[in-house]
Amino acid sequence: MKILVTSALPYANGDVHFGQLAGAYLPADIYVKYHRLKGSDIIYICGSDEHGVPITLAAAKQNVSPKAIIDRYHDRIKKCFKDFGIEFDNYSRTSLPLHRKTSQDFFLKVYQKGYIKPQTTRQLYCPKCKMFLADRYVEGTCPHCDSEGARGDQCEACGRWIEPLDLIEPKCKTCGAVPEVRETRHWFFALSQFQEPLRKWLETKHDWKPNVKRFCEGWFKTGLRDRSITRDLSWGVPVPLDEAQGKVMYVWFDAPIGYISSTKEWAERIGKPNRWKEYWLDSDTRLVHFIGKDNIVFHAMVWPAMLMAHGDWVLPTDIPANEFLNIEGRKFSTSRNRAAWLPEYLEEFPPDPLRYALAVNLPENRDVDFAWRDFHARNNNELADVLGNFVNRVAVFLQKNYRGKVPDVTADDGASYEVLKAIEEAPARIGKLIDSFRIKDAAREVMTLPALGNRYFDRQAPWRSLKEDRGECDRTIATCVRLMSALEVLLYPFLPFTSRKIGKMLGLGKRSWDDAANPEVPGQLGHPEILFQKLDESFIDIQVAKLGDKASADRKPRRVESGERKAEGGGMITFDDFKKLELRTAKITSAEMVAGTEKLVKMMIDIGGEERQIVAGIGKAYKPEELVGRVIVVVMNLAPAKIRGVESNGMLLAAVDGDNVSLVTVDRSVPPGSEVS
Ligand code: B3M
Ligand code: ZN
Repeated sequence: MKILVTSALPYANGDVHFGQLAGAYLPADIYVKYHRLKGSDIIYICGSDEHGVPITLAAAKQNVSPKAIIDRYHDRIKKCFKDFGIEFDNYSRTSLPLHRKTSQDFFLKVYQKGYIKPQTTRQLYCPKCKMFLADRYVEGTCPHCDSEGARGDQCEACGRWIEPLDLIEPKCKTCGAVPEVRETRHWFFALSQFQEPLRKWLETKHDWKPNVKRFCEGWFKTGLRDRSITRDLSWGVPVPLDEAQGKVMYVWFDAPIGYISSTKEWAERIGKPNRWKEYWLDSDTRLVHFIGKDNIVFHAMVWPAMLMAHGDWVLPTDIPANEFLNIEGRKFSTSRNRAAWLPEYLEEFPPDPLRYALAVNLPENRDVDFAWRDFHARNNNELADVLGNFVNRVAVFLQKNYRGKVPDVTADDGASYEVLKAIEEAPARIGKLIDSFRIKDAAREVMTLPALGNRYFDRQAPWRSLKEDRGECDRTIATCVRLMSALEVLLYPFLPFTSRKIGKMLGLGKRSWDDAANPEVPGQLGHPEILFQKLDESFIDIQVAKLGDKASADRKPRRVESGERKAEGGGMITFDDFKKLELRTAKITSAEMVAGTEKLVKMMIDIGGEERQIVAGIGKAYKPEELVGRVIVVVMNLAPAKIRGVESNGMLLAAVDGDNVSLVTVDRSVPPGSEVS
């Protein structure tokens, strides 16, 4: 069996951010690295998406050509993935002639089979810009969910596909003018004819993630309509028909074909130009597309329909789409620079702590939050204190007391039984999780091993047995090195750089995933190396301050689904954790809007004699004058933060249901400063 893995082709109009990593790249890379260690016949294909309105808009904004944009970002994106340890077999780009030809051939074949037909259609046209407003050139209110700022191709809020003509109150994105409706001719892909085949095909996908299946079922209910796949633009793959002069393909028609052209490029590069066919033609190939949820409709409906229409190539086997990653409690927004960028991160820090923090908190089943405080804790308390500590204490102990020579004993005594059994079972168990795309659980599972190692080391106290029972000490240390050896392999998909450092100490050479069940132990261990640097507490504020738009008090209201638990993974907190929060009643003594904002209210509060200033994003729900005199509940011991330059010293509590915000108050009179518990 062959496995062909792809990650969504990122638009070459900006840098890579953490949200994209968590959605489509890190989970795919973990999956691929694992399979490479398993010895699977697997290739990992990606490339830059260089056509479409995202590119031309970025070019217009920066007043340069689209080519200048894609050249700049293609290189940056490619380098950044590499530095982060994402190992594609090929990273291509859709501006290549090879891609143009592949897309045109694809188009022609589907056209010849009668699935692409011209239609005269009505389209929005901006009289000021003198152009048809396709896709992201037009914005308005979403006809499905009423959100404002929906683009002409898709609504970010509900994920639904949009026909620009259906937008409510459309406006030209470039100049703000109200567009008029004009006639033009476009070529349509007969998506409606594939509703039944798609439905039947999807019915066979029993093990697909429920979020993906739910999404598709929603689409079937609305019914699939034929889609225009050409555009009146000069940037893109030219439509290969004489009567379609001056038209290019819609970017979502050519982009997925990029998976094929990138595989072709790979085959050429390795000097076996026909090799790509073995993956795309062999019905035994597992084709796996890693994407974020905003791309589900294209990958689970349109692309499979295109492939069915074309007829030659394999259909996707699985589409493990992830939900979104939020940042500091709010949505990522690249346009508002409320995002964390990979190149910026890599300038300062090594890749593995971020790979880890994202992997153990992947948005696999629902949106999750990325918080720098959490990253900090994972780095210090889990990577440094658990994994780093285990490896280091073993290596240092061995160095100091054995001059690095690993005792040659096979420990299968009662004391080490638990550790040896855990090692033996780990590869199969973790592998199974990865194979079923439960990457987050897999990452968490791996990290139980160094924790177990530390417990074992503490319990065995080799520093004591060293003097009292040398045989016992030998067995303990040999078992610990064995665990280290297993960790080198098992950590590799998640933390490749750390795995290599451990590998350097062990010096064992290349091993397979299954070898980790009964791992080799070297005769001599190399010099102990520190695996992780701890981060100072100040790190958190520095990172949070980089967000263009500050978090916490100004955070996006979010509806909590019934039964949903906030702590990812169902993590419970203890009463002691809860006690860390200092909640008090406070009386609002004055309130005013923060100048230049729509939502931020600056308040002075009285907490039983202590005066403080807080800022909260409640200005849409409350007028400042309504707030004065109210007794609210605040978190006293939240680290101070600057929100739009205004200092906030605490956070008020409020119930949120979308825009409906209600302050948490107390229902009997208590003095300000009373403890809330
Ligand atoms: N470039 C959209 C995105 O980056 C698009 C993916 C193409 S995958 C074929 O979200
Ligand atoms: Zn305009």
